Amino acid sequence: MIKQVAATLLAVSAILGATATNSSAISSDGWENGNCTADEFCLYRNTYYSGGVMDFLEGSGPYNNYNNYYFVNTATSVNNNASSSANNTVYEVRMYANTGLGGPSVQHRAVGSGCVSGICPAYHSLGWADNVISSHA
Ligand SMILES: [Ca+2]
Ligand SMILES: [Ca+2]
Repeated sequence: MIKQVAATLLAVSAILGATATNSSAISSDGWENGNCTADEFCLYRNTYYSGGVMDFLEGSGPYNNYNNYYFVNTATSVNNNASSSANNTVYEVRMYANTGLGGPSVQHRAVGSGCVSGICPAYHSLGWADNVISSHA
C-alpha cells in the first residue's frame, strides 16, 4: 500500500514537472493568444493583417493540419481561411495548400530579411493561396 502511494506521488510529480518545463518554453508573449509578436508565425483571416489572427510558435515542429486551429476568439477554422500572413521568427517558413505539407506552397523569409525575388517575411494578401493554405513548416 505504501509502495502504491509512493508510486502515485512519483507519477503526479513527474506530470507536474513536465507541465512546468513546457510553460517555461513558451515565448515571452505566449502563442495562440491573438497577439502576433516575436518568435511567432501568424495567419490572419483577412488581407492586410486583420479580421482575426492565429499566432503559432515557430521552431516547435510542423503544423500539419489547420483544421485543428481557429482564429483566436472566433469559431472560424484557420484551414482554407487565411488571407494574409507574417513571419516574425528567425526561421524560413513555408505554407502549403494541403494538409500534411502537401501541394503548392508559399515561402516566407525570416523576419527583418526583406523581400528578395518576390519572397517576403510577410504577405498582405496571399494571391493564389488566399483561402487555400492548410499546413506549414
Ligand atoms: Ca502571441
Ligand atoms: Ca487547402
